[in-house]
Amino acid sequence: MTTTDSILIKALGKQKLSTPPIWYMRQAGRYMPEYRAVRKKFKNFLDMCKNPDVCCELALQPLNAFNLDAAILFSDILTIPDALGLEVTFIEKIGPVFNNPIRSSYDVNQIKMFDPESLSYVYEAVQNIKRSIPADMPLIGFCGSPWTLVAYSIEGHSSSNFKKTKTFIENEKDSTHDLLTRFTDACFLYLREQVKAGADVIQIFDSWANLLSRNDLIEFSMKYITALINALKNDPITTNIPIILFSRDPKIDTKELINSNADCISLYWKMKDFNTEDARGKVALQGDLNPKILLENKDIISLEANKVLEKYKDYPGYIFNLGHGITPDIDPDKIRFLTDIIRNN
Ligand code: 1CP
Repeated sequence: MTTTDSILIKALGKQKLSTPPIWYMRQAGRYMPEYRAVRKKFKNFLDMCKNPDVCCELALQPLNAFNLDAAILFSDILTIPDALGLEVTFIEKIGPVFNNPIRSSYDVNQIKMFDPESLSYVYEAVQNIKRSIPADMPLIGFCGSPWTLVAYSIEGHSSSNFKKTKTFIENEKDSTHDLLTRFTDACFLYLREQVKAGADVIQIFDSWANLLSRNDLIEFSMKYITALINALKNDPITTNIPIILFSRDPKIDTKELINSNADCISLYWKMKDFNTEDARGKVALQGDLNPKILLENKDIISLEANKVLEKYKDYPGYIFNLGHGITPDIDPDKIRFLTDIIRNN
């Protein structure tokens, strides 16, 4: 058995299956007591990501707890800005904080060239995870989209409106494009190394796509995601690796998302006007279910899960997932319950 026989790879190849493959965004994380037990040994979250044995242990935790069809690398999207010298730390209750955020065009010019070797700890984690999972279980590697990485790098921390970032991209257009190009090149080299180390699938997280108007989204995000996907499709190492694009609440239509050349679109839970008929036969689909449903009782979870199954039952290539990551307030028992409903439908 190889990963080609797995139902995730079949679904990504747009095959219609009787039961969808199942995995969850943030399937490893703070909602799991076994994660919290490991996490408390590290002050800084990124120090934990820099330990390949610990990353392997954390990636395996959800696979041991639930009946899932894919592993996802345990790491974070902010490894690239950290490697570029922006120095990312994670502060309790605040989240990621950059010691050297981008504040000017001068700062953009000062950024060092990305050396893919500086993230060798990630590729080592990929190798460890790959060795520890069944031969037919795919491992998903990932990166943040160039835009999402640029947004954190300019803002310097998370934010509800990314005001500094919006001012910067308006006033420093050329530098913004320079920065986006640098991140696109870095993402390509980074993902290529993840694939060399054993990643079978790639997911690109455009978690801050929702900040941009339609035109800005095309100019500052989709253009670079498309360039990244095309670079991966044109490289002999990554050419056959299926690519999933998660774009959070993007203000563009279905056709424009599909034009990115991704193999699969991961649906954010609010994208109610996504046109599945425009997508049919062109891309696989993933997700859709509102993660907050998992805070409800089991009757409601069951009802909502069945609605999603019904909606996609004839869609060629549907992957069950949530419409965004599992949040820390979710009871692992509900994940088990939901997984069983999907598996036994
Ligand atoms: O303190 C802690 O324990 C840190 C919590 C945590 C975890 C478990 C962070 C900090 N990152 C991660 C792991 C992670 N992050 C994974 C691998 C685990 C898995 O999926 O099983 C992945 C794929 C990510 C990706 C990631 N990091 C995204 C994209 C997904 C999304 O949710 O949209 C984003 C935006 C980040 C940034 C980030 N890292 C961590 C936090 C709390 C955040 C979000 C900060 C914010 O709200 O802006």
